[in-house]
Amino acid sequence: MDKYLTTSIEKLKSGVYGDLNLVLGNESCDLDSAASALVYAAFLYWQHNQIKCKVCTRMNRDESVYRDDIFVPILNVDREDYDLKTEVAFCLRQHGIDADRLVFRDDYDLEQLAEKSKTTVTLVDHHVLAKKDKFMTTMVTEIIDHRPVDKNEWTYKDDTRSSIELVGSCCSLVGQRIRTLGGLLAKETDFFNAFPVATDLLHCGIILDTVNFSKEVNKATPVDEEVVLFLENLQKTRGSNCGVEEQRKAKLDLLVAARKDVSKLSAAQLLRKDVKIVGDTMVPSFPILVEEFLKKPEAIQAIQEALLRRECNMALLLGMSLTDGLKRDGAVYSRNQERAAQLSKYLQEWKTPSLQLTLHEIPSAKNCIYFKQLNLSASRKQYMPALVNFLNASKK
Ligand SMILES: [Mn+2]
Repeated sequence: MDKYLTTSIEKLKSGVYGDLNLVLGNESCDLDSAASALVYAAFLYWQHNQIKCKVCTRMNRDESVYRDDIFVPILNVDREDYDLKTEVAFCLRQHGIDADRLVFRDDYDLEQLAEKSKTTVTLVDHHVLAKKDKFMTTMVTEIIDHRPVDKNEWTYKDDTRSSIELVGSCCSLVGQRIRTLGGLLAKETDFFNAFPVATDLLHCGIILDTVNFSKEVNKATPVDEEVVLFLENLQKTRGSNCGVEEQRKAKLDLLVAARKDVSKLSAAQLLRKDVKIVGDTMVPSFPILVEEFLKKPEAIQAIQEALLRRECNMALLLGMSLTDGLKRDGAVYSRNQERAAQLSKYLQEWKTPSLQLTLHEIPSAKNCIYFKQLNLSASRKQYMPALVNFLNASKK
């Protein structure tokens, strides 16, 4: 993995390459997204090298001017914000991947790079491009995602290959796809044997996103289960055979602890830690309860500044905590209090699924509409269709 990342980045920097193939994770840049992007880009590189006809390239082109295609995973976050992704930085560091081996969203002017050479984009863990990424629409050749399909802004080419399935983790879909494609060229395990780090990165992504197949969280599907067993089988044949259950649990504990470790982050940083933007609404999600976030003295001011910075008018804050059992809560904030109340009412009445929200007052944040969420299996993914519908309805 290290050699692949190093040489890809060197080529990207030098500008000497053929086609540019980007694999773009989503803006939250959580572990699922980062691992999916890194592993799938590495796979595309591996696949390219399996297919490439070495004899033809030697015969037809002079090696000194031969420009090989490159496959670059993009972590969809600015470099300065990488520290906010505490579990990603932790996990990648554990696998020997430091920030200097990674390409972040603001490292290059991607639009300019795309003008210079033929460019393809694979989207992993999302399929609606952010405003600033819209220029990539016609370059998208493949989508791998585990969100409910949103066709509102689906303007991709007809032959865009899409694997969209509601499973627990995008890493599972990436694993599945690599097995299928890899199996066509060689043995389905060959890529993973060539990139052992990829095996564990996907495993980490799946364990964290399904909360180790927790029944309570209810995210895992048979696909997640099947891919995890496949990955564990690979690890087993490499010798680490002691207690699979204990290993899964220990891995989850480490990753959750790393993700939760926001002790060093301010309210402003927390708002930047894991945020999605839909229309004029920002949807940050916290590894602590919103209730706790709102207790921070500068919380409301930080929300106002974040809204301004992102040219948004409304914030939907979502929180979750795993300390003594899973809890979830949320809040809506806008200077336009009437609109905030409308969104909150809309969410309370939302039925697919019902979020089971109960309103409470937080004394330190009276201008926020705060609620506890009793449907514990609903995460931001389930809020998104509700929010999109609300925004579309209020446009009319
Ligand atoms: Mn995901």
